[in-house]
Amino acid sequence: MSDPALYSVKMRAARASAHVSGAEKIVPSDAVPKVASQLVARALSHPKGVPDFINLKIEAQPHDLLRLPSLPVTTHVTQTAAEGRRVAAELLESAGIARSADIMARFAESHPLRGALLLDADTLERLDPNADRGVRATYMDDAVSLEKGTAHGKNHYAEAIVLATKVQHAPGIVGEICVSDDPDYVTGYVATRELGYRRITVIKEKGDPRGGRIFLYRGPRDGVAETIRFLERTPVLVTDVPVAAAPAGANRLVGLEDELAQCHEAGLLRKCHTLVAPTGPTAVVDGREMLVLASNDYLDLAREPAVVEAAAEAARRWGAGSGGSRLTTGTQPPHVALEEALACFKGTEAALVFGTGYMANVGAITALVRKGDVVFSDELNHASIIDGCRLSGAEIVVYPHNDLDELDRRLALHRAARRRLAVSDGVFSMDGDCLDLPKFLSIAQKHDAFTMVDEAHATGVLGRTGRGLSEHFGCARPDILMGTLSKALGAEGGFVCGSRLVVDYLRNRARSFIFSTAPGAPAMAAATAALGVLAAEPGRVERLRGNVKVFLDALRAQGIAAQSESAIVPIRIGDEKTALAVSAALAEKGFLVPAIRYPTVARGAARLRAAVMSAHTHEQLVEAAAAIAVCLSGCTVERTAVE
Ligand code: WAQ
Ligand code: MG
Repeated sequence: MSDPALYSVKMRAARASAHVSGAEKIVPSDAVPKVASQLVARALSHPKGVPDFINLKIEAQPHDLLRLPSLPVTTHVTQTAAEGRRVAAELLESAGIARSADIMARFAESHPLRGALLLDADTLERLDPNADRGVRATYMDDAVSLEKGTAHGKNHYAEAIVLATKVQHAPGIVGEICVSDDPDYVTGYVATRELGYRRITVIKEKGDPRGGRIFLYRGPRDGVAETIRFLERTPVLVTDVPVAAAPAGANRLVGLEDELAQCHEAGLLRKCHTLVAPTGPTAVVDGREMLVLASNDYLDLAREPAVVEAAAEAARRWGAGSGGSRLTTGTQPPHVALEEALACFKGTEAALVFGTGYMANVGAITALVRKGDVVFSDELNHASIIDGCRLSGAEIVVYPHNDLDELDRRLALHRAARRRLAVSDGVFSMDGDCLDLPKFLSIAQKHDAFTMVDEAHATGVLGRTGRGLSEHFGCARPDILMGTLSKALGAEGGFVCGSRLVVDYLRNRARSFIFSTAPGAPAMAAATAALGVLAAEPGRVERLRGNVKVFLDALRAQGIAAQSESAIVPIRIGDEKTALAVSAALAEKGFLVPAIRYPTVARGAARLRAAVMSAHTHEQLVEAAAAIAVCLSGCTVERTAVE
């Protein structure tokens, strides 16, 4: 059988005619659809922004195309841009290219080009004919991706080696110097056939967007056209491109960069968006006004004047930070007052405040169980519960989501354990469904197990007055009731409520409590004030519940199957990149609805996660549902085409 036909697949994306993303691959015909869709997905999820133009070019290539072995890579570790340029100059000079300083001065001319500057290595005369464009080396790939049939993520390192290898095999080319135009990427290189690829770890200042490429030519003028034809037309596969493993003495951080490139490829790269506003139903994000369906400030208490004033007053009276851990000098009256208010609100004997909800879960679980004990954990429990279980050293039994009959069976199987703790989210943070607390408590009681329930997303949301699951179901409380100050209470921190015994024990054993500076008085006072507002205005909870219903009804009217028992409304999508693309399309329309991906949820279980607030208007929620439907249908079509 003859080899399959080869194709080059080239993608270029732009936004308002500025370059966003570009990549090329050479792959066998059967990999073309997959690679094409990967490159398009890459363009659509590029950190530089959503493109308004994507060009995809697919061309047949000869299958006896030129295979070149990679230039060998050597890394020069430099600390500063000046040192990097000095190394570059020495390398060029050692390769017989004398005027290195004059060459580097030409980066100003190279920077605006999409391609490289082609200079005579001796006279430095510019030889490339198209002054606005420069020469682009193209039709080249790493031979590995031909075998794997996938587009690896943007990997500066491998892509640069492929390019440099092709360029150094062009007739008449005697050297190249390259500086990235990515402001955060400070590594560059010098390449020649003899020196190989000489990586220079720091060659420009961080934050400097100026980069470029300069190809150096030595030979007759009438050979230039042939050199350019080779660079721009001749397809090349580069073999043995070194990947993740950094050469000896190399920048050890190259492995991190490769991992991030893989994240990007898989649609899993994370970044922070700055919201220019107090958290609330709307915000200015990346310069535009957005409807926010993403805040955990469910009851709009974070910007409530009484809450803000309490924090400000506490800062003036008690200082910005506490100055010590709770057990040394960090406990101030606002800490004590808040713990009393929390115990009263949750109907327990006592409460203990932690710096964050994550710390409350990790601290409580690691204190309660250890080696020789067994902890039973719902498979969809929050990461902080999972981490607490892992750190505890106890045996971990994960039971299927909300399958309490299975919990019952597993508890029966572990009768011999010293201590048994059953732990569950009250409201599951990515699914919005809730635990059947009465059943959970009765099963645990039957087996004599401790119970712990995380009410991070239940506090302020479930029950007529927002006290959580016990109020919602009209049932007893678990032994340990965990919650946060940072969601419906609009402040910051985590807490655990329980009997006096449990709280005394945790105060002495929870390492995240003991070995952390106490949260500052402003957050404590804000949370106490928020509890006061909540008690005075239970209508907020009712309004939130009404809004969730309006939103669910509006989604269902659009044909979207949505369910929730809380303020969290997941809209299931599956594929990570599709979820990102839908979220990006919504952002374009002014709706902030984040895509939730692995590792927050399982791979292939990506979704939009909308969070409803009491402060949303019905109109806003209905509009958002309509926008979600539009963006979802646009992207679902693409998804079926991809699969
Ligand atoms: N042909 C010619 N010139 C090009 C091409 C091309 N195919 N692609 C980019 N350029 C020019 C263009 O002017 C850019 O502004 C400049 O090169 C830099 O491109 O860790 O990321 O894509 O060992 O920013 C080198 C170090 C990274 C890698 C290079 O270049 C490592 C890089 P960038
Ligand atoms: Mg670039």
